[in-house]
Amino acid sequence: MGLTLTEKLLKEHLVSGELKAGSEIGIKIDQTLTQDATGTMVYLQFESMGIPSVKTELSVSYVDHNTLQSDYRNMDDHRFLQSAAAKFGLYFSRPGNGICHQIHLERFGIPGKTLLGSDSHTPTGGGLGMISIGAGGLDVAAAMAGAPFYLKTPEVIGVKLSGKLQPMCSAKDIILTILQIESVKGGVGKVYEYFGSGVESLSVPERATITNMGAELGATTSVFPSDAKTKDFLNLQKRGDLWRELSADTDAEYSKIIEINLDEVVPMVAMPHMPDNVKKVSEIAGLPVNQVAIGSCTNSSINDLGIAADILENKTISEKLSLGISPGTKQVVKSSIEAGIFGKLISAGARILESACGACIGMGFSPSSGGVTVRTFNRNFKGRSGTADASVYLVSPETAAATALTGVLTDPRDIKGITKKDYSSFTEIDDNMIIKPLCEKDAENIEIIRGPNIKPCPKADSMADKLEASVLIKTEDNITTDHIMPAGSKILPLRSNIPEISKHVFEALDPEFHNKAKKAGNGVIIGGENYGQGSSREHAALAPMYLGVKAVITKSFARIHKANLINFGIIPFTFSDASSYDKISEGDIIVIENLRENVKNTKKLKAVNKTTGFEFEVEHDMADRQLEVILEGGLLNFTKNRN
Ligand code: MIC
Ligand code: SF4
Repeated sequence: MGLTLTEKLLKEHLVSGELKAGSEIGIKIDQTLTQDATGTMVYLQFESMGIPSVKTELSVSYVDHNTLQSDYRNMDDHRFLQSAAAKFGLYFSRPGNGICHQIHLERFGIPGKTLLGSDSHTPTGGGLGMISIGAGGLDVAAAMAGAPFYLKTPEVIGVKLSGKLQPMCSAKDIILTILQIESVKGGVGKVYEYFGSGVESLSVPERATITNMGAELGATTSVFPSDAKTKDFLNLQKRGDLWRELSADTDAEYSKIIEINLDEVVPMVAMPHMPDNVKKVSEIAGLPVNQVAIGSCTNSSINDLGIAADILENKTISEKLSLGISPGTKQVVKSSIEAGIFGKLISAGARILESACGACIGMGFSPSSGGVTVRTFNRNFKGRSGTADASVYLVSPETAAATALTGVLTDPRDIKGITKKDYSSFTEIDDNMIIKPLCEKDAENIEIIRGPNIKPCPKADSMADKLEASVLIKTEDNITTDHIMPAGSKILPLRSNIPEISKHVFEALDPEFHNKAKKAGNGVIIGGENYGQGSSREHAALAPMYLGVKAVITKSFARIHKANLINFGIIPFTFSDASSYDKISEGDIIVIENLRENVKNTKKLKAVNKTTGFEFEVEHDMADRQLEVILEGGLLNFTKNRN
């Protein structure tokens, strides 16, 4: 039996375990990336490991999230990150250079390599034929220290593409179609591997739009073959020598195959407040809109901006709305100026925002109260835009531009006379905002600069013998890390200060959560299906740990968040019988006797709701290594105890 591309690449990097779906493997990590909102913790953790410099082939520290700088805290973080990069041998991408995933694709990604990033959209690199995985910051710090990355061997789903996209239909519509089929939890424990004749018509940035939003499926990652189109892209980036042909064997076996005929893909839209709440644009066309945003790590390549500019050329956007553009990288800005794209957009009335995450994470350009905003981004969780009661619709650049023109959600196929042009020949190479690593001797003399808002990373105690804790909150299905640890312009500057940021845990669901947790001392969280989906932010585990949360009991977990809970000593249990969920309420006291012994020796444990007397069973599926980590109170203690 032949191998899938995923299996080939995992095999090439296998350090421990066996490639058998569901069993834990360790893989060698060639490259890492961090961004500033997760990065400060990563470098504090790396520093505490006492290793002088990174052991990967390449590690890059990007600044792209916290660039609003409404006071000293963001820039203090940037200075910390720049000095830490110099000290520990990393490349440093300065603020203004653009969004980590897009820059990494353009300047650093290499087919066949592994990339681990402290951002959930790291799978963008799968567009180049990489095994590119998002993880919590502590896992990335460990990878920089030379440790393998551990994961459950994923199931490989084949996505067979045939045909060719029709005019005004785009890569975004392909991934929205897949989200409609698979849902936001359909991809947990899986890799989506693309193959078939339809692949060759898609450029690397189009493939990257698809692999980027594979994160919204909950997938471990997504991957495309490395072929002639990959070579073209690398040649344009003047990195053609790094190309390597990669594909699955012709007799590779996938655990399931999803077939998509690109000829049949039509403009799609994800409606509030989940990326899998997908419909055809034509089904809700005419919806009044008061804001449009084009950009983010999903859709901000030169061709994404190019088609938007061509739709808007010699016209003015509707007076009913405001249009914001956040180009993916500085290279895209320069190339777009060169290609005349920027001129067309500005003439039409677009507001040019910074090359950064910006509006995607509620860092500026928030919609009006009750506003309807149409965005080319990847997440539309409630409140993420910075406006609690806004409605966010996710679409392609074509649909966004057509909507900007008319003021109502518009199927771009209704705008006649536009032919999509390929602007990629305008690619401008410019690395002057990337600072290279220093030689070892110079690095030794670097002092890490710490502002007053940068506080040490707290550690958990080792696991207690008994759990007796009160239920602090009971949540529904599909709770995101944005619910657990919100982002936005007010809270993001606190990412380096866990005591402060912990005051905002679950803020939108229960503004009293922090006080309740403090009062209870020991806490448990009860969740539904797919608890912790979305971003990789380890703060969604770290801050609850700081507030005394000892266990989270759910119907099921999202992959990265579950790993983060273990890394910070919080036990991720699931209900053996999902109906037990109904018999637990906020404020109940949950007891598990002989916790340490039982967690170590059995996968199923007896729990009691002391308040009602209801007995139920919880279980865990932690691998032996994870058990050791959790018993010692998390990965920081585990690593320290072994040094
Ligand atoms: C996101 O898109 O939610 C973020 C902000 O990029 C996060 C990382 C973070 O919270 O810092 C992610 O995707 O992992
Ligand atoms: Fe930045 Fe948004 Fe991409 Fe996250 S999803 S990395 S916030 S652009």
